[in-house]
Amino acid sequence: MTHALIVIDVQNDFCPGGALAVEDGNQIVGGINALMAGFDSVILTQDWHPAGHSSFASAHPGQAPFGTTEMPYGTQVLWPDHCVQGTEGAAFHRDLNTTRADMIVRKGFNPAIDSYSAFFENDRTTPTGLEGYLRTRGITDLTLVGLATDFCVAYSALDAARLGFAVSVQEDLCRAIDLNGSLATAKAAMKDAGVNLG
Ligand code: VGL
Ligand code: ZN
Repeated sequence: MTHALIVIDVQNDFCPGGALAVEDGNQIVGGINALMAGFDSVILTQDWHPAGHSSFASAHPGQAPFGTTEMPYGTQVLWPDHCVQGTEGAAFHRDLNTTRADMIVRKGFNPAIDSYSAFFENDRTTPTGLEGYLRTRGITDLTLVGLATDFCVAYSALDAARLGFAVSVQEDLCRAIDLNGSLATAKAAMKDAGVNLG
């Protein structure tokens, strides 16, 4: 058994004061750093959008943040501009231990497709390459923490379970956006998929 910790999107824009702030998003950083020592590998993900990304409400005239639009791959929530490549908002929280990371996976760089999951873009088929990285390193078990529980953490956990990894989400080291009941929906889906919610 080889166990990796996957730290999802602990970036300034998802912390208080950021463009898409998750309540108390900064409060998980110390606990995540402390958790790292117990794992064979630590992997970070970084939401990394080009300016004008299609998931931004600002790219859709007449649309407001937190509404939805139909994309060729399905319904997409429209977000405030966030995690624009190279900006301070896209940087990791300054207190996150990035030194321990073996791998940093950037996602959401395709202008036409959002990517909540660390494994696949929102079309559910375009891979990020993380699956191959984990398999070639013999990693079998994953623990996920980070932001946001009901979007990028949940989508990553569901894809990982579908791919056959043993998956745990450590909920006390995650924080949620909780848009229209999305947290309850995400938790139910993770339970159904066999994700260990601790
Ligand atoms: C996320 C919305 C848009 C996340 C990323 O990290 O959960 N949510 N982009
Ligand atoms: Zn994003």
